[in-house]
Amino acid sequence: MAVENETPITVTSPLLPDPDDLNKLLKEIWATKWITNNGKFHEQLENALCKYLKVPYISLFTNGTLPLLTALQALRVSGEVITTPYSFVATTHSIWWNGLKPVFVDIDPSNCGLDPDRIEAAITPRTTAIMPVHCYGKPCDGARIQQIADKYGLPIIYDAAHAFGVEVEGQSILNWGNLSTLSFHATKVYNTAEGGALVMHDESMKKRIDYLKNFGFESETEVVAPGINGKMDEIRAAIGLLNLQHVDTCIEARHQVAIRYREALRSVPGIRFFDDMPGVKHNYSYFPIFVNAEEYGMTRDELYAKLKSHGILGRRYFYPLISQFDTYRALPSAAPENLPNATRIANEVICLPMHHLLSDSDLNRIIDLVASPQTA
Ligand code: T4K
Repeated sequence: MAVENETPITVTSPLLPDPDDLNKLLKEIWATKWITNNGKFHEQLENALCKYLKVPYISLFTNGTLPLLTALQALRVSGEVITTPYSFVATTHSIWWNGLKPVFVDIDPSNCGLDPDRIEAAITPRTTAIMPVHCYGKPCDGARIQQIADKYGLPIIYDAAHAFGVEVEGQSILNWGNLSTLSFHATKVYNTAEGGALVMHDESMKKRIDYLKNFGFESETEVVAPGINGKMDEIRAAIGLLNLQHVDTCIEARHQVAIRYREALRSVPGIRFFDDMPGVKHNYSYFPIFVNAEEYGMTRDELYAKLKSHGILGRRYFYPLISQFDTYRALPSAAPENLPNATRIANEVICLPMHHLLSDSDLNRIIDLVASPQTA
C-alpha cells in the first residue's frame, strides 16, 4: 500500500557548500566587483580541477551542453558524427545544432557505451568524428574505439558528463580521445549549480577553446573565430571550489549506497545491475537497474509506477532513446532494428535514488519495494 505522507526520495540530491563558507567567497567577489570573464575564482577552479582530475588542461563553461557544441566547432567537424542513442538528449542536440548529421550506433549492454563492433559499419566517406558517452560514468571501450578512430583518421569527442573523477588504472579517462566534456549540473556527482568543462591535451587547443567560449575574442579588437558565450561566472566557480573539498566524501557515501543496493538486490530474479569494473575508480553517479519483466514478474514501467506511488522517484535514464524523439526518428540510423540493445535496455532501465544523503531508512524503503515484486 502506498503511504501518502512519506517524504519523496528523489533520484539525486546536490552536493551543496556550507552557506557560511560560500558567503565568505561571495564577500570577496562583492568587494572586487569582478563577477565573470576569467575572474580569480575561475582561474583557481581551472587549476584545482586539473590537479584533482589529473588532466593537463581544462576550460570551464557555464553548463555541460556548451562544451559539446564548442568541441565540434573546435575540431571543425563536418558531415556525419557517429554517436549513441542511449544518452541525455544534449549529446545529439549538440551535433544537430552544428548543422551535422548524427548517425546512431548501438550500445554494448555491458557498459551502455557505444559498441565498438558496430562502429565501422556506420562509417561513410562523410563521417568526420565519433562522439561516445561514458554512460553512468562507466568507461567505454576506449582502446577499441581509439583503434577504429586511428584507422579512419577520425577525432573522438567523449561526452564525459557523467564521468567526473573516473579513472582506469590510475589514469583519468578524461584524457582519452581528442576532447572530453563534463557537466557540473546540480544533478551530477560534482556540481557548480549549472556548469561544465572541456578537457584537452595541449595549450594550443586550450587557447582555441578559450577564444571560442568568449565570442572568439583574441583581444579587445580582434575576433579570430565565430565564438559563443560559454563562460563560467565567479559565483559558480566559488561554489565549485568549495564543492571540490567535499566531493571525495560524497563519492564514498555513494559507494556505500551502491554496496547496499548490490548486496540486497543480487539475488532478486530479473534484476540486473552493474558491478565495479576491475582497475576502475568509479564515481557512483547513477545506480541503474535493468528489469527483465518475465523473470521479475513485473514490467519496468509497473515497477517505476509502484515506486512513484511510494514516493520513490527513480528515473528512466535513458528512455525514450534519443533516436525516438521526433527530431531524429526519421534518420535511417534511428530505426529500432539498427539499435536492438539500446532499444531493449531503454525499456528495462530505472535509475534508483543514488546520492550522498540517502539515509538507511530511505535505502531500506527502496530495497524492500524493489526486492518484493509481489507487493503493491
Ligand atoms: N551529456 C550527458 C550525457 C548528460 O547526462 C547531460 C545532462 C548533458 C550532456 C548536458 O549537461 P548540462 O547542460 O545539463 O550540464 C537532468 C539534468 O538537467 C541534466 O543535466 C542531466 N544530464 C540529465 C541526465 O538529468 P532532469 O530533467 O532529469 O533533471 P530534474 O530537474 O528532473 O532533476 C532530477 C532530480 O534531481 C529531481 O527530482 C531532484 C533532484 N534535483 C534537481 C535539481 C535541478 C535537486 O535536488 N536539485 C536541483 O537543483 O535532467
